[in-house]
Amino acid sequence: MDKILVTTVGMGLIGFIWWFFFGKKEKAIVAGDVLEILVDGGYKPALIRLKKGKKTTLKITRRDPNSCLEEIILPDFKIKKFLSLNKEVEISIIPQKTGEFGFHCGMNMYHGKIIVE
Ligand SMILES: [Cu+2]
Repeated sequence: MDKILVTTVGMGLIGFIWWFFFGKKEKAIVAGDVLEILVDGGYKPALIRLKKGKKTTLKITRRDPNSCLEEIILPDFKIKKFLSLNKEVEISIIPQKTGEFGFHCGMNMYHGKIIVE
């Protein structure tokens, strides 16, 4: 009986540790041809995976009236766009390099990341 208890507790502990280190990681969204991004208190999703050389159109809609978020900047892609409130803005990108590329609002306060594979 004791053995079963120890095993159960041990398994639970292993599960918890696994969850703690791996389970909480933010899941990246794998973009297809079109990816919708909601801007509301940040970028949703904030982590995007793209394929190198493949064109993806980001459809960005800002629902947050905070003027801080009215601009989106993708420095590595040399893109700077004004996001009108509740209006979809399209940005098409064809990543030429693999790696991680950040994007942020006009004041560099809200961040997101594009991972190109
Ligand atoms: Cu800002």
